[in-house]
Amino acid sequence: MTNEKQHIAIASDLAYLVHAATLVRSILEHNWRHGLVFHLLTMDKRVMDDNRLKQFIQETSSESVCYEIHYVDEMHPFIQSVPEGGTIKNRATLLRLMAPSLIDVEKLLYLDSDMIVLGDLAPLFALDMEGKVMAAVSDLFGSSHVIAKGLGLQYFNAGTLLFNVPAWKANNCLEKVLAFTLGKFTELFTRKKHYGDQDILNSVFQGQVRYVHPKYNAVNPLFLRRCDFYGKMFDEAHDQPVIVHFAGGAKPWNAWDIHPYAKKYRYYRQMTPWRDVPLSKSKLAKKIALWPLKWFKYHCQQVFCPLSDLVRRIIGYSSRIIPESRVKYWIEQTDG
Ligand SMILES: [Mn+2]
Repeated sequence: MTNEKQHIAIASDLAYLVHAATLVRSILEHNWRHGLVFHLLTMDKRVMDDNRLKQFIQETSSESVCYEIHYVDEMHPFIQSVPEGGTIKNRATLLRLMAPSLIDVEKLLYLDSDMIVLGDLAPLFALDMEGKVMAAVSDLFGSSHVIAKGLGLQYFNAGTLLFNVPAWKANNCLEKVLAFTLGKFTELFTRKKHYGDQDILNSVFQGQVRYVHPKYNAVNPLFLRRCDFYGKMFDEAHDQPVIVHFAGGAKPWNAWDIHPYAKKYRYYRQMTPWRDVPLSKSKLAKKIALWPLKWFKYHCQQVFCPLSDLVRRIIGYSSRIIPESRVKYWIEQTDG
């Protein structure tokens, strides 16, 4: 066991506790050798009285694993500073911006609750922050990089954020975020197809982010649109992801979801007091999953991608589907 404790922050309301607990279960499975402190951030008072959560904490606490619940009132000046509605559908996501101000440690790893961890987090915690305020994974997938272009940003996904807490404080980062939400953000906020607080982070912290390997935030397109990504780093993130992020509409708690790691999610969910809660079979879930089509597409890709890779190699075709200019930010890696 390492001496240094690993501090992990997860934000959740009552409805998302099942996913947060599933995530914690998956972390414990692969990181039990380390001392772990889970910080549960919430604006939902019901979380603190939830019996399942109490049971979960009791079952999983030990000499090396402990929990702290941080309740943030809706009336907090920062929460109040962000306009209601619009691209921020769930205001609990704002808690990630507050985490490094609430939790006084050296390094704090914030994780979205729609994730599972399948490997050792120690190399990520051991990362040299090089004075940067946070570490994150570049988001080059789907529409977000197009949005980023419009903003002139090197966009990152805010699902995995390793905060350098002393640097965060020294640079008055929460104040900077607050100044932004009270000013320029309103204009940004009203545009379509923006990602709420992720846009805040991207706008305020450009140049202060250390980019890390995509295996630490392996998002849905890596698995469901396999052929769009070509290259060693994408292969590594696809074959051995450390943090799987079910980002986007397809979620593993929808009964019809065909994400290759949906089974893993369900496996860890079975290890929580929420095991009796059935998976979602709502019409919406079905619509989002569109499973026959996606299943077919997914399995076609499994055959087609290695084939197209092979053809590329044979004919010496080296241009990548994602242009080199966008790939360069992936080059910085955490552990070789
Ligand atoms: Mn997410």
